[in-house]
Amino acid sequence: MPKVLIAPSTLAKIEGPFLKALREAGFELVFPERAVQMTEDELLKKLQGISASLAGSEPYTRRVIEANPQLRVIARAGVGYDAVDLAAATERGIAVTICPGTNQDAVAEHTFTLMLALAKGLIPQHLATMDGKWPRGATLPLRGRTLGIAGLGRIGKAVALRGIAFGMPLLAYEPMPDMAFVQQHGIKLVPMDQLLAESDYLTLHIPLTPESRNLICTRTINLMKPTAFLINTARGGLVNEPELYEALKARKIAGAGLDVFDQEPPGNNPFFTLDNVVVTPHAAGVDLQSRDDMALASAQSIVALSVGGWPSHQIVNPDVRSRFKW
Ligand code: 8YV
Repeated sequence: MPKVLIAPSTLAKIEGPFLKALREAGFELVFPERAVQMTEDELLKKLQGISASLAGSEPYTRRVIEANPQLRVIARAGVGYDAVDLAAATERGIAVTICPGTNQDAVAEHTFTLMLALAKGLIPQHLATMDGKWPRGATLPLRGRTLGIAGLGRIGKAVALRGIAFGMPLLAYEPMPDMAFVQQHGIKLVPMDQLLAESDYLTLHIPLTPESRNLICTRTINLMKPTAFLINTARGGLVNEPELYEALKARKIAGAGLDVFDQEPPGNNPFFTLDNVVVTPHAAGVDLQSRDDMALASAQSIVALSVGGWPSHQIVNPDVRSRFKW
């Protein structure tokens, strides 16, 4: 019986339609020993004998891939695939799939959670009030403040729609814009440097690539308003963390909402000593609805590939098609 690894810690011990779909297709299901993100070494071993991985954020490096020639499919239960060495997977004839359309609303809601927490001083107010203090004072509005969206794909668009509801003027940086959406919602497209300079709340929704790594660094932070907030629910590698840390410490910008880190789990990250950050554990994409939708869509891509189908809207390495064999 072919085996599928259910890798994401968020899916440990969850019964859902995704498991039913895989069982009905005749797969044996394998789970990690512990409900935490696997390291490269743990993943390399855990994949032995596995035909398809329903993958979380664990690292599918060349070493992991080459040590597992039986692997046919890496099905990301998410939309970002920077944790997969796509060239190595393609060389080895492994199909890599994602789940477009499943988590943009969850990420957008979380983006506003972080934005509102920063604007309203939620964490310090909560802590002080619980501590018997009564720290009343004016907080910051969202309405009328410029929302800058770096990346106007599915997630950026879901953020834009919520920004409109909050009465925020919208700026966006997007190299391949959906012009119908841009025009319908009165979004002003601007170059990246202008986005940095004019945003009151700057939110990142672009993939991590060699070009986008360290997009937020001393140079770009220096373009931002000292009153601006940065929100990152995309990938930690978009930010040069030591440079952002120094900028936040020196109050070069007002604060940051960070859901993602260059190293995850981040251990003792210096950000955790700052009072102008709000942090969450790479939680933006996963709510009860999106978790089930992502899991089911990735399970369906595995099932489809196992019976000779080709779910092209989910495949991110179409070049593998001529070499793909289940
Ligand atoms: C996922 C994400 O929840 O979509 C992505 O790429 O980062 C998240 O939404 C995460 O990868 C866990 O599967």
